[in-house]
Amino acid sequence: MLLVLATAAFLIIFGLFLLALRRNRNRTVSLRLFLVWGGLVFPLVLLTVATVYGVVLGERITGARTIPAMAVEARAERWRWTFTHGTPQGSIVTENVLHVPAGQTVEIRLTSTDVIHSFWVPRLAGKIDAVPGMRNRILIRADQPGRYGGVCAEFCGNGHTGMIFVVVAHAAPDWDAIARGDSR
Ligand SMILES: [Cu+2]
Repeated sequence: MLLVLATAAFLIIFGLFLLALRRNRNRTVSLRLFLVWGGLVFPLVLLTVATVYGVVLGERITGARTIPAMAVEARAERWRWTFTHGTPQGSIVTENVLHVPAGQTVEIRLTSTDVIHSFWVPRLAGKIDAVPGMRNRILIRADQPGRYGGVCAEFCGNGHTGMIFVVVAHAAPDWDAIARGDSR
């Protein structure tokens, strides 16, 4: 989209440039008109289109309007992940294993206790930093039951390469058992 808009802007400006070269030099253009159309209307229209497009696309990518089925608190520290799953029966806390129901959107709320880490499950979503004192949010969704590898994607010290975790997506019956606390 940016390429399309930039190309359009380039063609219009280059067109005006060519026009200026061919034009009768004795004729003058109103400076006021030039400023209003060239300096206000033209960039305003272009930037409005780009902004609206960016906001709409951003909301779709981040799922800002999606209501997640459940939320998990993810705490990163050197060099492990602690996941606190909120279920109707209470919290389930695990280390380096994130349990989710397959086919449902899960909100991950990230924070860190020491340095900046980054939560990344390449097959499920983009990556997002876990920052001390801040809470970042990402939505993930595994359409099929299975295991999905995750890593810390921000160098955080000697143990960084070992700071891996796995997302286990459970089919509905298994998930119900886990949420009831029957098995981990
Ligand atoms: Cu890390």
